[in-house]
Amino acid sequence: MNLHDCVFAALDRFRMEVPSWGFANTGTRFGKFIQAAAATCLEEKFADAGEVNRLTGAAPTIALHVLWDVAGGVQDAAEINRLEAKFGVKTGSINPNLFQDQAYKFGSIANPSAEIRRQALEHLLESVEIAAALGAKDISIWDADGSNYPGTQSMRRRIEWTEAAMARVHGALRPQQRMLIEYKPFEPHFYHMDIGDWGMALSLAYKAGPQAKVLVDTGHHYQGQNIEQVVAWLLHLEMLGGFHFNDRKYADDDLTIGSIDPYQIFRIFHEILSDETGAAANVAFMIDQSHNLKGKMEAMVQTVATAQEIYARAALVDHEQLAELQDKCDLVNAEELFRNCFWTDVRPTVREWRESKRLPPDPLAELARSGYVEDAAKNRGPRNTGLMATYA
Ligand code: RM4
Ligand code: MN
Ligand code: MN
Repeated sequence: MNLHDCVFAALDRFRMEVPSWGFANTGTRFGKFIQAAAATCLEEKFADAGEVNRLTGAAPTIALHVLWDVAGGVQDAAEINRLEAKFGVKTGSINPNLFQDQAYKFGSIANPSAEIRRQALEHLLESVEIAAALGAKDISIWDADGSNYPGTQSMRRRIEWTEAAMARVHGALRPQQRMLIEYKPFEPHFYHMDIGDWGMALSLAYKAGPQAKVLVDTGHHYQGQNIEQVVAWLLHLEMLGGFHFNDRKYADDDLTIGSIDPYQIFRIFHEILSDETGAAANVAFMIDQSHNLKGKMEAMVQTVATAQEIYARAALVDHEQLAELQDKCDLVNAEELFRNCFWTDVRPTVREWRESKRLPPDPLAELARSGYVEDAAKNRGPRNTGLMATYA
């Protein structure tokens, strides 16, 4: 296939889910820099997601966080359906919250207190019901449990408690639903996290049942870890369920995709595009970024556009030719083939693709031209200024 056809075919199928929390005034542990245009309620988050989709044509779903977006539970479904119809975006993954309740100081599903474990499990089961009511396929579980001081918790008992909770959630899934298990080696706990890496998530998923898969978040690895190899393994095992894209320099910074290391995202997309099992078709691409410095809308549009460009570049790799060079151990030519795709500027072709779909050729410029952010700042500003910005 020539470059034009490769890029067009790649962009035709590329879709990325935006996170509701990326449109609200979120910050860092040290405080928030309040943005007047940030979304202050679910309707505004849907409006923002609808605008990102209008500009890019590639973001038709929005991930919801149960505690922040669906506080009323299943009965909120009708209102969410109204927002979906109004703004032309569907609910994507449902994200339970196992970290914000005061009860979770020493854990949620692996808290030594049976009462607190039950509370956490009920929240997870309610999240499955919410997903079912909304027709959402994925429940993405990020378990923030762990401990901070050696000897203060039994890691082994916590494994059993975590397994038990996952099995119960799996038992409540509808046939079309999946549970995606996310892992992270640090934060909020720094000695041990109950689901600290992909091996733990994988084992939990296997034990829970066939509808459980692993969720990889770029920011949830130690420095220098070969994330594309994790992706290759999970695809090989048909256990990669979804991806939370972002970039990072040190920890879970949630920087814009490809801003620090675009080559890493290229390598990850390459693994996904190299999959021959068919499992890659079921990998949900999601963004997990909360921007504290960049404008929320600008950053989200920039993210989707950047992801499209890097995905299109990864789609240029000729797998047959690469395999031949790999078999011959022709290192330099194999690497050059790979790198040439990475260095190819696909932006003019991406622009053509947008024009062919009657989308704005330059989504960021169109966002600026439309005045959307200024209008949002005017309308939402008063509600945002009252927000707490301090750390303590
Ligand atoms: C966590 C994790 C989860 C996200 C929360 C807000 O670090 O990445 O996926 O839902 O942050
Ligand atoms: Mn995440
Ligand atoms: Mn994270």
